[in-house]
Amino acid sequence: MNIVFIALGSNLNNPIYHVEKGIRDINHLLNTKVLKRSSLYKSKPIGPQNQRDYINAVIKIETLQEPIELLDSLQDIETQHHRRKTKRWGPRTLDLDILIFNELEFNHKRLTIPHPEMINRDFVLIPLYEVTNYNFMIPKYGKLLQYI
Ligand code: A4P
Ligand code: MG
Repeated sequence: MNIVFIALGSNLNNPIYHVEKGIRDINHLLNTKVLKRSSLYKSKPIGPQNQRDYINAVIKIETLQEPIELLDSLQDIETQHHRRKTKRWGPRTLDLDILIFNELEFNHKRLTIPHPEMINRDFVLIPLYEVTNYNFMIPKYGKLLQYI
């Protein structure tokens, strides 16, 4: 069984609904179960400031899906949430990012694990700490002691 952490973010059309529904959708994926979820966190946008505040959360799942298979599944869910491609770091109904996948370091043109921006983002790290009780290791980066 693979243990994976996923970040959810939304700032359009009822963001709380999209994050909550996104968690349920992931729980319904084939051979996948949500083991733990964080609270919902409201945060100011990183990137362009002329967009609404975000709702963010992190979940811990177990899954038999492999990395690219899981990325495809998550992108299908984003599409079901009527996500449209807009500018980088622009507003979105649902963004699903794979943060950590077991101990894996994975570099593929479609997928980088661990997520390269995660260590710079409080809206990812704070819910991740909540889900793990501060007890986790980010492959490649190690445990981020400066945050504890
Ligand atoms: N991709 C590569 N690695 C991964 C990974 N580990 N997980 C590829 C998921 N996808 C990964 O992503 C573009 C491509 O990244 C995907 O096609 C996938 O193959 P995207 O989400 O479609 O595109 P994007 O908007 O161009 O960029 P990016 O960098 O994913 O945006 P972010 O980093 O997700 O930022 N402010 C707050 N407060 N809260 C937020 O949640 N989110 C963003 C979006 C900006 N500001 C925010 C928030
Ligand atoms: Mg993304």
